[in-house]
Amino acid sequence: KGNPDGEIFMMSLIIGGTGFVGTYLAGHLKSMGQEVAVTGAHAEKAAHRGFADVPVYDLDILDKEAVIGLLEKTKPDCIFHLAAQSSVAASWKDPGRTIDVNVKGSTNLLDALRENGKHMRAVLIGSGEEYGRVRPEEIPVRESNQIRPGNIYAATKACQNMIASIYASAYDLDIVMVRAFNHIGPNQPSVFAVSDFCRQAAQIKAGRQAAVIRAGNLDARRDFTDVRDIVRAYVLLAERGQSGETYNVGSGHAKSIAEVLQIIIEQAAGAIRIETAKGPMQ
Ligand code: A2R
Repeated sequence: KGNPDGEIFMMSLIIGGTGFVGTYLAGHLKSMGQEVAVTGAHAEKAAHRGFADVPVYDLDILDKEAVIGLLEKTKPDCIFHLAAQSSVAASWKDPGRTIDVNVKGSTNLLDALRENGKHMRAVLIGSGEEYGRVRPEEIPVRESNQIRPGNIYAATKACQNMIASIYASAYDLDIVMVRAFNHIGPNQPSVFAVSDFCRQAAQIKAGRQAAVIRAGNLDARRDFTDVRDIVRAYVLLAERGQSGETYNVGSGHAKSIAEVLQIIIEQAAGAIRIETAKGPMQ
């Protein structure tokens, strides 16, 4: 399996497609002339997100029979699995739910593929967080690097990756796995650091907040990529990725949070002070 020459899929189903990334992925696939359907846990919330000509299905990934039924109904040739509890902060607050959705949920999808989706290609979205704290001699981060998940979210994505690798080889499933590093862009919820800084800068510019941006650990370094580039990479991997393999997706360059914050402050073009509070970087 694998598509070294690239294969164009005609019908894509984006599970968890009503969120931040799925909205861009659906738009990109549509612009390529593809047929697309998306799912959300609360599909009604998606009505305003530009899905006018895309079918939106309600799906709880924890309901295995519903996952099997949806694959039978929509008959996609490619599935992008984005459904997740996607926040590191929320994973500390509710580890059980994060484990359920991210591990049990993706296992339900794998079981559905095993049942009657062996001809479908699936792209499973994991995270650069799986690598945890990277040592200087381990840069650039390769897929073969040791994984050291440092939070619950990262651990669930590492589990998803391990279980999917096992399913791919044990049941001959056509699965490509991705470890995506941080992505940013318009409409990202402000539970994520960069989006939160932009929100605060906009509030300051509009005179609705004192000229102070509150931030967490400024020394943390992360690899940031525009979400629109991230979704292009996902589609390329759907077309060309080797089945059973894991691929990093990111820019290959880390920036400190301090550097990113400086760029935002320059764009806001005002005197803004930074106030730091200790806490994990989201
Ligand atoms: O809650 P909704 O209606 O917005 O649906 C979200 C969906 N989702 C679920 N779908 C089925 N069963 C569940 N129990 C369930 N819980 C959540 O996953 C939404 O459609 C999607 C998550 O969207 P966001 O939180 O905006 O994530 P984002 O930033 O789009 O990330 C996409 C993927 C995730 O796997 C992240 O962990 C990774 O990229 O970075």
